[in-house]
Amino acid sequence: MATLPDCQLSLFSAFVYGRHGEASLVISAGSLLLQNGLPSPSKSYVFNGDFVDRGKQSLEILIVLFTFLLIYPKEVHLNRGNHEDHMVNLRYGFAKEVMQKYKMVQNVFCWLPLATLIDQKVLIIHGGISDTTDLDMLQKIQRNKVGWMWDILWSDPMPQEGCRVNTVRGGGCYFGPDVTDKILEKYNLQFLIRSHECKQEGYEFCHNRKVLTIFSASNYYEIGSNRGAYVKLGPDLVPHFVQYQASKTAHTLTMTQRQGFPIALYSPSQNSK
Ligand SMILES: [Mn+2]
Repeated sequence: MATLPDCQLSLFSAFVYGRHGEASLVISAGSLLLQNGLPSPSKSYVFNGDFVDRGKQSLEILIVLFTFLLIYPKEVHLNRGNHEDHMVNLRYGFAKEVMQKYKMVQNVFCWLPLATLIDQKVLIIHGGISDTTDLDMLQKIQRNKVGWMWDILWSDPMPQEGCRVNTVRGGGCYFGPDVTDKILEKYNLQFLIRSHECKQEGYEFCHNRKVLTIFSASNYYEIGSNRGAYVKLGPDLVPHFVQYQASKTAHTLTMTQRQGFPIALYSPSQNSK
């Protein structure tokens, strides 16, 4: 149960707008907060449940509300309603809406860039390269039409020379230091950054420091299995690493402190809508 300090409180509930999960509510939630004043220590908001179902834009509403909750964890409160429930969502449409919108997400995935180039010198790709990788083609293709880009998304570096089929992954290839050298030279690049593989220290160089693997999820296999890291590149393009390891206690404490979630008191009501 959330206990609010003595402050100006604005309370919203879905029924104010008629059908919950409607497009107008997405705009309403945002613009009302703007009109009424953004949350602050002296202005709290309680959204009193039934954020989803019935309308067609429940997911968008939820995203808006969650965003406000993340930005103003102390001033915005979301009480659970009877529609924040799996069985109710199956019956009243939210579950179906999420599945339909997944198709939209799939399209968004297809439009994401396959590579990022920093200062024309550092190439960032998810998996790796192959002996047929062509950056000029990558620049020209219509992203949503290419389907799988196996080499870029799936490949891993190997210590041996050459380019072999990546049998472990079932996609992409293993590429050797010669393949890396060739592409760096061809496009006048300094080095290549990729991810895709868990590394003990969160990062690892290979191919004579021309390929850098960055893996940011600590404890990937189990608690203590590996550190996570991210890399910072300044104008000199010299990589600086930040390593970390999330611990379960620290994670719980941080989340609780950061979110300030009210304790959920669940008591089913007979005369709910
Ligand atoms: Mn991957």
